[in-house]
Order: sequence, then structure tokens, then C-alpha cells
Amino acid sequence: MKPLLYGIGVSPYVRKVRFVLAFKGIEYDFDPVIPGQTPEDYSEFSPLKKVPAFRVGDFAISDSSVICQYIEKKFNHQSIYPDSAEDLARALWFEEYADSRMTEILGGIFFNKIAKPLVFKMPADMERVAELEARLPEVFDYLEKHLEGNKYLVGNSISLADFSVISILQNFIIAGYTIDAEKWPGSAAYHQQIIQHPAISMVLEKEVTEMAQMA
Ligand SMILES: N[C@@H](CCC(=O)N[C@@H](CS)C(=O)NCC(=O)O)C(=O)O
Repeated sequence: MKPLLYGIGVSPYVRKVRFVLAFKGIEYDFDPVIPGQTPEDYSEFSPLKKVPAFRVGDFAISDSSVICQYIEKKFNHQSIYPDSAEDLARALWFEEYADSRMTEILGGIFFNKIAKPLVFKMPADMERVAELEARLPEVFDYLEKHLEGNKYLVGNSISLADFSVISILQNFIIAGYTIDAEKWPGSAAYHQQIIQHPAISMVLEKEVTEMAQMA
């Protein structure tokens, strides 16, 4: 029986798990669950009623970070976690940074410009968008320090750090933005090359198909 991932494609937390599953070559079924409209029994394994949640047989668990660790331990494939203690800590930090500050700023822009009008049928709050746009340098200056001349955020291979950061960056791209290559050349170059990675491009292409089917 294939594992089952619950969630929606545009959630950066769901996308992170999808990158990890694609990277490890794990086939899975996808159960579309919209936050705020979760099925009755959903809170049994996702008590906060958030997406994603993940099931293997009788076992189900929620939270993208927990799910990624579960997948790592459960399936014996190429690791998403760097080997050395320091690089592991760095990768976990980038996951935390993507899930918190990047989601606050980039995800906030996406929520106000795209999700509010499309999903919640409310007008985009452009004042809030402008406030968040003013904070973009905080994020990209920080990423730039780690990316200038580097292919990956941590070490010499792709890791959970990249999957986490690219997940939320993708919502920024969907909201109609690009990374300013004049101000942040390392981040722009990194983004351009890493989205060609098979695990990442496969998931992003799948999302486009799913969105077209929903339209
Ligand atoms: N820490 C959680 C965050 C998940 C999360 O906030 N998901 C959002 C969708 S992007 C959600 O389900 N929100 C619904 C809610 O807050 O009730 C994770 O990493 O999975």
C-alpha cells in the first residue's frame, strides 16, 4: 500500500514533503485536504487541523518537519539530512527559517495577493502587501550571505535546507515576483539552477497540472 499525503499543493509545508518524497523516489497517493475544511476524522492525526498530514497504513502523523523525519527513518533512501553535526544543525536552521520568517513575509504576500481573493473571496490587502514587500531585503540579504557562489544552502549537495527554502520561495514566484538578480545575484542564480533539480522540477510541474485541473 502506498503512503498517503494529505494537503493542498500550494501549501509550502506540503510542497516541502512532496520534494522529499520525490527526491527519495517514494510513490504516494495525494488526498486533497483544504485547511478550514478538513474531514471529520482528520483531527485524530492532525490535532491542529493543519496540512500536511501523512499516512503509512494505520500510522498517521502531522507537521511537515515531523513528517520529513519520519520519512527519513521509515524509508531507506538517500538522506535529506547532511552528515556532520554542524551541517545537520545548519540545515535544520534553514528549515526553521523558511517555516517561520520566510513564511511570515513571502507567505504573507502570497496569502494577501493570491489566497485571499482566490480562496477566501476577499479583496487583497495591498497595504499589508506593501508592508511585507518592504521587509523582503531582510530575507534576501540573509539568504545571499549563504548563497553567493554556492549551489546549495548547506554543503555540497541538496538537502532539507534547499527543499524548505524553495518551497516557500515558490509561493513568492506564484504571487508574480522574481528574485532581483541585481541586488541578490547569488540567490537569483541559486534559484534558477535548483529548480532544475529533478525532484523539484517534477513536483512543480505536477502542481501546474493539478492547478489546471482545478481551474
Ligand atoms: N508547522 C506546520 C505548519 C502547517 C501549516 O501552518 N499549514 C497551513 C497551510 S499552509 C494550515 O494548514 N493552516 C490551517 C490553520 O492554521 O488552521 C507544518 O510544518 O506542517
